[in-house]
Amino acid sequence: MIRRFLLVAAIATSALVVAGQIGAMSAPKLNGTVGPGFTISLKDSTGKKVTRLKPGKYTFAINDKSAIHDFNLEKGSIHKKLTGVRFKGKKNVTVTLATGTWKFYCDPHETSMMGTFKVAA
Ligand SMILES: [Cu+2]
Repeated sequence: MIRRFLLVAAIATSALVVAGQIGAMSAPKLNGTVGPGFTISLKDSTGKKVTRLKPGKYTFAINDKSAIHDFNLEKGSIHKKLTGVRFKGKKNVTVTLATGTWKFYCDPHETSMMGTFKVAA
């Protein structure tokens, strides 16, 4: 009886560990910076410009350094406002990215402050 309980406990523990690892792995962090000048960027944890990602959940760590810029994500009709124009500071937002071409941009200065990346399996 005790042996069976220990076995069940061991399986439950390893399942939790695996779930924890999947949870941590499923939302890699991306660093988005906007301002203080007229610049916007999106980089991965190694500091490389994001150009291509696998579909899934990502945590966008936004550093909005200006009260005249904002940080938006868009793909077709999907629009996610990660920070507002008046907001200045750091904010983490988790977003599920589906396949396609995503655009990140500052709303008031969309034509000059923008970039794109591809999400593909
Ligand atoms: Cu702007």
